[in-house]
Amino acid sequence: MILTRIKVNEIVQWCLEGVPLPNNLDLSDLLELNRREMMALLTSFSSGGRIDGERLAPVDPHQEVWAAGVTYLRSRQARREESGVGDLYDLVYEAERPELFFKALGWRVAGDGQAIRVRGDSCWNVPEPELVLVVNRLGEIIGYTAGNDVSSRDIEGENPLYLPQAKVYRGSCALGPGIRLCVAGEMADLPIHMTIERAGRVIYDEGTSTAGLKRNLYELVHYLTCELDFPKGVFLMTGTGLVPGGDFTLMVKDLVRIKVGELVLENPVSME
Ligand code: DO4
Ligand code: MG
Repeated sequence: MILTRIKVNEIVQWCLEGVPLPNNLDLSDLLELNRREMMALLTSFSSGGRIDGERLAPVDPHQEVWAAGVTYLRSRQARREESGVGDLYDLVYEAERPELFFKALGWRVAGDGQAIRVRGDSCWNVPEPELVLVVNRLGEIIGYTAGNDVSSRDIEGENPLYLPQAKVYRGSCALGPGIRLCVAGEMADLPIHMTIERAGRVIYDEGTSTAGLKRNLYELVHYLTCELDFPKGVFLMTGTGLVPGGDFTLMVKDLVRIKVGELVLENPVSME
């Protein structure tokens, strides 16, 4: 089952398989429930007419998006290349405690088809295709979406303490197109694929799988939620296993297509 957030005539509506949820029910309401209650509520709705409209990022405006870093070997290797203190990332990769950082509030997140950005004061930027966990108030993983953790490599490479500036800026986070409801076990070996098109030509086309994740999904959620509560649920990006070569930088008008499982998230790059 897939949950989407759709805007029709200025009204924003959460939908299950395209059918509107009743009583203005939104994701925050659903994530206050435990998984069993949520599924019982969702399956109790009788199917009605499907609606169509602009698909928004599947996140409520005040929900938080967090991210994990250096969770795949490829990411560790890329950090080593870009940073003067590469050993730091080796330590993070091997450590018991994962790297977790705040990425965005829901209202800042681009949805499928909406523009992402590169920073005007950065010259080395990449998209990062990531499995994104959707977690409820109780810390249960109730599904996933596809995400793009757009990042500035030169700013992080200059000094790891600049991480928030390398990661958090206008247009740096995209999620969508919907939330696939499932259990964590179904995410153990999900294919992740990214293509980048420039002027109609594919210039990057690579794939990986969540089987390459160094961290267990429950472990990531545990570290995020053990000392921080999320009464309306939270999104957790799980890190990238795909990084284009060192000579690549994202450019305005590039089109980034990320596929995680069956979900396809596509975003053009803009400078606005
Ligand atoms: O330490 C930097 C963060 C790396 C990251 O975002 C990733 O591995 O996905
Ligand atoms: Mg990332």
